[in-house]
Amino acid sequence: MTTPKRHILAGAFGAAAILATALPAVAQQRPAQQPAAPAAQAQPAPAAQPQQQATAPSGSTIDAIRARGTLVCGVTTGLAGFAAPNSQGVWAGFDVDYCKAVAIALFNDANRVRYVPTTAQNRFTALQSGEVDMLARNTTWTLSRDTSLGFDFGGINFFDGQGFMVKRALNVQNARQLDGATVCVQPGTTTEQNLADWARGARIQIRPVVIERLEDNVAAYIAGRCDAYTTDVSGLASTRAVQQNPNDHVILPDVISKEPLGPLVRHGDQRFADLVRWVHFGLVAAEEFGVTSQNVQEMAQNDPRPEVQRMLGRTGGLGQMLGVDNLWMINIIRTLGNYGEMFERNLTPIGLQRGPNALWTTPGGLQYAPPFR
Ligand SMILES: N[C@@H](CCC(=O)N[C@@H](CS)C(=O)NCC(=O)O)C(=O)O
Repeated sequence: MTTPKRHILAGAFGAAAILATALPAVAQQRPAQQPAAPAAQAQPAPAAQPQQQATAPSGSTIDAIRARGTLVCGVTTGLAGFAAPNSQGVWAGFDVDYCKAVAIALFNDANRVRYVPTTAQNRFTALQSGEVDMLARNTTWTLSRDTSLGFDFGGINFFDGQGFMVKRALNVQNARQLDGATVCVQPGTTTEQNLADWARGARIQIRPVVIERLEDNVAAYIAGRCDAYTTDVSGLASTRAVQQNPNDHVILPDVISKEPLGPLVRHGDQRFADLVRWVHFGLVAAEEFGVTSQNVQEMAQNDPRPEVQRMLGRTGGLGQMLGVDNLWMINIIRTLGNYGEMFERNLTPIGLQRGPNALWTTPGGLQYAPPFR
């Protein structure tokens, strides 16, 4: 395999020890508990450049979804833990659960979703053109995406940051030691831009190897065409977890950017944007209130807290204000659980810890929902 041109010095600390401070925290020694399906079983549409402005199909997205009977949700081509077909070919993961949650709010049926695999490059065109109703696809909220690309983000469902993965055998301890290295990266991402910004700021030379498809990127990294692979730390953890020997790969401690990930919709339909946003807040609030898939019915009957009663649709008519059934949150939680349950089911198995994605009531936690009133 190619090695970085310049001399690689061993760091003072082991990567695993330093990694505890990375954002989000990744349990390095923890093997994947549940091997995920291989990436990219479905063929994505050919890459296209996003338009500068979204040409939103006119009319209410909620009405269109209801008339169609299915939510069309743009996901990745396959990223274990977030969105990937399982051994039965059924899409599963944290982002998939967000698609399901919106479908439950609209239809009380988690199966009323059609999943459209998108690459980093063609995801925005898919949303702008109306091919999908929403994206639930590890997409970073940035100013230009929020404005000139014409999208609305429904909150931050995963606080992330960009990192690097290298083969352990390379004995690289930190990202600065990648001076002169080749780095595999996907186009159409914040990742590609951050890599250039970071290298310039750090005054080091990086040779990007830009490959569109995720599976081809990973294959190039594994084959040694790149010394390192860079993406969101969550994506690195996911990719690492499905390798034959996850321990042969190290996620470096450096986090070079903020990557606030969340679901997004087109500009021009605030009602649908509100729904997606409050589905996310509902999941977070449910965790804060201790409402789980196991106790939701019982809490709806007996919990004395007025806000819990409002969230669960017993009083206040909040669901109706969003254009859905007042029992929307009961239906979502009983099927999918709260934010914490979704995290544990999908992301704990790929070695991700809560870190900044813990509730705001926990030290270091940032997940916070506005009031249900
Ligand atoms: N968060 C970054 C990167 C998102 C991204 O697309 N990451 C890649 C690498 S983890 C990915 O998900 N690829 C999946 C695919 O192309 O199917 C962004 O929004 O630009």
